[in-house]
Amino acid sequence: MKLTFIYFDFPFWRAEVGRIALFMGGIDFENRLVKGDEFNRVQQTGHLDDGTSIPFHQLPCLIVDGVPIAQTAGIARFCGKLSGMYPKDDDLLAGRIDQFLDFATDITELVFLTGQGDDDLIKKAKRETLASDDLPRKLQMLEKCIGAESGWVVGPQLGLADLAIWRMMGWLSSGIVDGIPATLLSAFPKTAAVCRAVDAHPQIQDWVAKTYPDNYIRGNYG
Ligand SMILES: N[C@@H](CCC(=O)N[C@@H](CS)C(=O)NCC(=O)O)C(=O)O
Repeated sequence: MKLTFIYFDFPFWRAEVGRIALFMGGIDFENRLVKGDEFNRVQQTGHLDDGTSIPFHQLPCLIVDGVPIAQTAGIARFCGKLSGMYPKDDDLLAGRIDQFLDFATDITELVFLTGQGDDDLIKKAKRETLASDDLPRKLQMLEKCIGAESGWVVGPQLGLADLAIWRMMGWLSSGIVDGIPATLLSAFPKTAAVCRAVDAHPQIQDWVAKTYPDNYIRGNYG
């Protein structure tokens, strides 16, 4: 099976959850990195410059033997099944993992849509309000879900949900998101502990050393 993973040259969770699942499973894939000008054309035409079709004009996209698959969570499930990190015959476990992938999408959209289209000052003010009400309210719900069986989000070992939460929080607690403080995770010790545990995992350290720039945007996990 020939796999080409298409995303930008930065480790945002939408791509990392699928890319790292493939890496951890020892599955070969081409890591195709798209730059801003080519992405502008993708948004307009739905194709990469080499003609590869991108169904919803968005990234990430995974090409499987020439067939494109879009949407972060669908791609993550596909990669997770190949790597053994997502069940093929356990619907309950699958559902428990899915809820966190979709939660990460909800939080990402909540942040991106807050202040979208506003000028910078208004956007920052709206994000600050978000960071003091809706965002912590949602993150408290996540916090309550973690650690019932182990320190991981779902099940006894690092899985897709941990990867999604780790890189999403890496972004949100990095201090680069306007209006969202780098102290965000200080109120959520179990979530911060998941992020530290993912960071410390040997295969993650290997992946980070191989693919992330030295100055990549790391979160503040304590
Ligand atoms: N629902 C999609 C959203 C993907 C998405 O918004 N990707 C961003 C890049 S991180 C993008 O392509 N934005 C441009 C656009 O939506 O036109 C998913 O879950 O993958």
